[in-house]
This record gives sequence, C-alpha cells and structure tokens, in this order.
Amino acid sequence: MISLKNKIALVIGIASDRSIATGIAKSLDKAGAKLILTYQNEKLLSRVEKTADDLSTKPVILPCDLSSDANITNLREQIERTYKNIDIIVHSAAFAQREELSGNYLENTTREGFKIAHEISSYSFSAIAKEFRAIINPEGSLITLSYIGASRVVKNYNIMGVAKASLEANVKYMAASLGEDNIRVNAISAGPIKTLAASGISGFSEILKIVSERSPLKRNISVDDVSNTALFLVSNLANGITGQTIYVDAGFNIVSV
Ligand code: NAD
Ligand code: 0WE
Repeated sequence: MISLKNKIALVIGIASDRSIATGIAKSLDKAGAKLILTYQNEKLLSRVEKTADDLSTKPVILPCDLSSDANITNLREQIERTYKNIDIIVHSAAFAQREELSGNYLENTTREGFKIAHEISSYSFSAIAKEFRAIINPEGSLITLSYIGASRVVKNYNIMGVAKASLEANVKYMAASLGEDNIRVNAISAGPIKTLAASGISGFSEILKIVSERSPLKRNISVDDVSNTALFLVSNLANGITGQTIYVDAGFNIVSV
C-alpha cells in the first residue's frame, strides 16, 4: 500500500462526481494525504462540497479560476496561511470554446479561441507551478491530464489537441526547471472517459466504442485506472520519473491498422 501520510495535496479540476479530479482526490485521501480542493466558480462549489463529504479527512475548499493571476496568487496565500508547505499538485482542468471543438480545424479556430485554449489548458499548469514553487517540499510531485489528441489528429478535438501538445511540452520544460528543487512533473494521457468535459461532444460514443474494440486490453478506461496511476506518480515509488507523459489508455496508443 502506498502511504501519503503527512503529505498535503492541492487538487484542481473537480466539477462533478465523475470528474477525473474527483477520483484522484479520493485515491489520495485513501492513501492518507490531506487535501485542498478548488472550485472554478460558485456554480461548482456544491459539487466540490459533495466530493469533500466522501473523504475521510475534511479538506480545505478554496476558489480558483485559472484565467486569473489574482485568483492563483490568492490561492497560494490562503494555503500558505493554513499549511505553509505542500507536496502534491493535481492539475485536471482544460477549456476550449465549444464552437472550436467540432468541424474543420482551420475554418473554426480563431485567434481568441486559440489563446483561451492554450491559456487554460497549458499555461495555467506552469502558472500554478511558478506561484507555488517556493512552498512545494523537496520530493514534491505535480501531475496534469493529457489526451492522445496531443500527438495524433483526433476528429473534432481540434484546438484542444494543439493545446495538449503544448501542455506535454510544458511538462518537459517544467520538469527541467523544477528538477533543481527535486520536484517532479508528469502528465497522464488518459483514454476517453464520460465526464462533463466529454458530454455533448459529437462522436464521443463512437470513440469509446473504437477504444473498447481496438485497444490491446479491449476495454475502456475508468476514473479508477487513472487515479491509481496518479497515486503511483505522486508517491515515492515514482521518484525516478519526471517530464513524462504516461498513457493510461488500455494500450490504445500503440495500435495501428
Ligand atoms: P471535468 O469537466 O469533470 O473537469 C474539467 C475541469 O476543468 C472542471 O472541473 C472545470 O471546472 C475545470 N476548468 C475549466 N476551465 C477552468 C478555469 N478557467 N479555471 C479553473 N478550472 C477550470 O472533465 P474531466 O474529463 O475530468 O477533465 C479533467 C482533465 O482530464 C482535463 O484536462 C481533460 O482534458 C483531461 N482528459 C479528459 C479525458 C476524458 O475523456 N474525459 C481524457 C483525457 C484527458
Ligand atoms: O480534453 C478533453 C475535453 C476538454 C474540453 C471539453 C469541453 C466541453 C465543453 C475542453 N473544453 C470544453 N469546452 C466546452 O465548452 N477530452 C479528452 C474529452 C474529449 O473532448 C473531445 C473529444 C474527447 C475524447 C472533443 C472532440 C473530440 C473528442
């Protein structure tokens, strides 16, 4: 059993009980970590409180809209007051304008849409790391969530694929920067999972079906699969792993026709 006793973890990205961040929060809690959960806006606060009720230790719950530098600074100040230092950061947030997540990539991508997708889905991870660097303990571990659309063209994923490519490169540069402080940075590239972020995406059910038929494990991925890998990556069992994108996708990424 992996123990995260005496570790403090910040988890960003809970929007429902199905969120990948919800599953990761539960697995870190089970391993004994103390949690800090954030919510993007007041509409989502009750969802985060619901997750908090399922945890064995009552978490601190704080607001953070990743589009705001002031929010990120405020988050660090609040956490510093309660805990001084932290050990783990889980970044499980992404956003692109819905109109840009379908149809022809070049026709539907705008300057503003490109900027928003990159700002929330990639830049925000480094913004958080920069803000928290001074209060992250040595042997700390940061993780984020990516998708195969970063390296292959996935129909309709469009600008999000470009933003995830940026995120995965960001992970490498962040790992090189934070390596000096013995802090590790990795991404999990998850297979498709039916969460809020996947709802209303045209062709999503088809993607699930194709993965279940063609992946080596002949199945889809659960939030638990991702949460278990997250637990490994933030634990000292993964002390030699940094700057990587680990696929948790039932092996789908290795397959061709
Ligand atoms: P989700 O909708 O439950 O979570 C997305 C989260 O992003 C939400 O909590 C939302 O509040 C947050 N977010 C968006 N804009 C934000 C902002 N400005 N400030 C703060 N938070 C913001 O969906 P999910 O599937 O759990 O997504 C989590 C991560 O996993 C995302 O990075 C997503 O790209 C990635 N991912 C999802 C899948 C999938 O198929 N569901 C597969 C691979 C990777
Ligand atoms: O990363 C994602 C989704 C991220 C996402 C989802 C939304 C929906 C609501 C980012 N921004 C928004 N903006 C919204 O307004 N995934 C990996 C899930 C996903 O999304 C797709 C997929 C898959 C898989 C979009 C098109 C095609 C496949």
